[in-house]
Amino acid sequence: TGTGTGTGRLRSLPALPLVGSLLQLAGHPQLHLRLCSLQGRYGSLYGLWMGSHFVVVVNSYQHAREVLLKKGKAFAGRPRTVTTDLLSRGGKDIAFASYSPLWKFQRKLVHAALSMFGEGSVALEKIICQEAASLCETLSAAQDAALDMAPELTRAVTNVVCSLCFNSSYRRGDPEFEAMLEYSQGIVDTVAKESLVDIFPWLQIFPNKDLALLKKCLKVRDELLQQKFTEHKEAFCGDTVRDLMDALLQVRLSAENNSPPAPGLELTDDHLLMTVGDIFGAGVETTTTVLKWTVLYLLHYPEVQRKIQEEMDQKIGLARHPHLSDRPLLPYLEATISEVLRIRPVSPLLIPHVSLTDTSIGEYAIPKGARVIINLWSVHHDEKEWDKPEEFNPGRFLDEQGQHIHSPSPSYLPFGAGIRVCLGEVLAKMELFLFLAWVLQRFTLECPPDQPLPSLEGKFGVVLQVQKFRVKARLREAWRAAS
Ligand code: HEM
Ligand code: PLO
Repeated sequence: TGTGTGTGRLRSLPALPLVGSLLQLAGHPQLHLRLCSLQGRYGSLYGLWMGSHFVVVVNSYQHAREVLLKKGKAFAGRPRTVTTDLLSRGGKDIAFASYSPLWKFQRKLVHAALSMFGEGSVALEKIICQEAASLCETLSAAQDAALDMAPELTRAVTNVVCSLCFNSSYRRGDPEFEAMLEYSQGIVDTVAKESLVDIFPWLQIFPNKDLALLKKCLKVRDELLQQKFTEHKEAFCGDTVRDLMDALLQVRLSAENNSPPAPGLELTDDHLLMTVGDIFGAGVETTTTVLKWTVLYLLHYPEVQRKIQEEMDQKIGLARHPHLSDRPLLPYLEATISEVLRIRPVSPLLIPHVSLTDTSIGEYAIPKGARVIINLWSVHHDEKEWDKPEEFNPGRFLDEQGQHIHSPSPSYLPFGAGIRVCLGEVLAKMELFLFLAWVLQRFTLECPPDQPLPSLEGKFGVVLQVQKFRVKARLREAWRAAS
């Protein structure tokens, strides 16, 4: 059998099909679509070179599940890039930090703190409902005008995350909130761009004006975060934990009291700051984006909106507000949210993963250090798994009686999976359900009469953004009559 003699037959794995010229990618701003269509020529798993980096692109759920779940640990790394290093102070956050014992500890702390404050907490439900009520008031005041809902949705979502992280919130027109809207847009427009398009060393392709904009926006964000952090540190006494920031301070303190951390294993102020920055940034940008996509799809598919409202009228009525415990009563609304997350995944290429050892995907060898891009767009639009994938059809997530929601295909991973799975899934789903239920109980959302239906085409970036559009929020007759 050759063992030990050095003559044993090495199992050699086939080489990946390689995309020939990367110039094929240049000039394609919708990278997820381009990487999806390259499957036609190269198959669902292929490799390419971006500058000096070897990149593997995964387009099928089988391989995606292998990378994220079966071999999750081998693929738990993240690439270091110029922009994400600026955003996270050299990977001191969760999302853009590579795998390490410290990262694991940090992620566990945040998970614990989120379950303490968020998930399942009555306080959080109350906060979301308060914000939903205030959103409805704003919509009422704008009666029948063609309104850009984006800033209103953003403020509602921001206030939820702000309460959760800092125990504070913003009023309409607050200058600090306006500043936040602006810097956040600047970051979303620039960050992580080069990790996917550095076909040539990034300096040559990454526009310097983008880097300047990112730095300017980060300065504003960092000042804001620092101010909240200082306030919390000064007020912190270790007994009362008011929010996530306090919770992180407390766990750090008690961990240090038990045993002083080994060198290199300590959570510095920068780590806590960047972690809260992640939760805040992810908390705002993702949920707001999904709400905008949902509103846009309801304009395109008024029959879906009607069905949600009929279900609500039957199960909840108009005499009371929707609660979180109503979720099982409203499967059609839940299915609509699931369908939005399928058809327009917030994070169409996830965050790039990196292999930490020599490993494999399917029958192909993958060297240590390879970047792996999971193309969630391809996974969610696979014709073998989804009937007419571009059709918006919440019904596909319901059982035959229309009473229960289920996932009709394993080709569905809106929050990723495995050790890098999203930390905010529960929180996001609570918010999406409550905000939509509150708004649709009272209003019918319509396209302003003199305008064409807004485009369903997304704008690729660190999140798949919606193009600006206007909506008419009409108070429902039934609601008017009931109140
Ligand atoms: C990571 C989706 C909301 C915090 C991710 C990833 C996806 C995702 C696809 C990347 C997984 C990977 O790279 O393998 C979503 C969607 C959301 C949402 C669809 C809304 C509907 C949130 C919220 C928070 C959050 C509200 C904050 C509380 C995070 C963090 C990570 C992450 C911290 C990084 C995890 C890591 O790298 O270990 N999310 N997310 N997300 N998400 Fe979310
Ligand atoms: C959004 C802009 C903020 O100013 C900073 C920020 C932090 C965390 C990022 C988030 C941004 C975009 C969405 C990300 C999130 C971490 C996980 C999440 C990338 C850049 C997703 C969808 O993967």
